Amino acid sequence: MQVIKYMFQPHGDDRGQLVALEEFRDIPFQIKRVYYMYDTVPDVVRGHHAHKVLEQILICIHGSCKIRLDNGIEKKVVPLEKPYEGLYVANNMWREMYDFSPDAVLMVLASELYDESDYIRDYDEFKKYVKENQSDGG
Ligand code: T46
Repeated sequence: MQVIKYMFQPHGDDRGQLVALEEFRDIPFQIKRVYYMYDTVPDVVRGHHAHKVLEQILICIHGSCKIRLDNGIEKKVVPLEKPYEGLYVANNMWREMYDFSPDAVLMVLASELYDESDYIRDYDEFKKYVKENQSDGG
């Protein structure tokens, strides 16, 4: 499984750092939604789902966390520790977010509006969905 991590350009000067993100330039899709999670309770694991269509970029803009990606065949753990790095999470990818530092703020740039019907929340259903899509060449 290929992990796609973007390293954004920080515009640093003697006042500090600034990162700017533009759709189709820094982010490979139109940004239709932004959300973020904070005050995450210790030892909690979020996610446990995949999306049929949604693509996202996850940026831990403060603190740190880990992302477990699972394409139905292979699993990878990606630490997010810098506010200038973004993890691309494609559709058809099971994700879990965990090991949040107490100060973690995980921001997500999303290619679609919120749509509960895009979620696959059952792991067996996810495996089946991936298999079906692979046989279509997807
Ligand atoms: C994902 C990972 C990385 C909304 O009302 N609008 C929204 O845009 C979102 C994302 C959530 N919600 C509501 C739905 C739930 O009542 O917020 C509550 C928590 O959402 P959820 O349990 O889906 O959160 P996570 O952290 O498990 O997953 C989220 C995203 O939902 C998901 O798309 O990929 O972050």
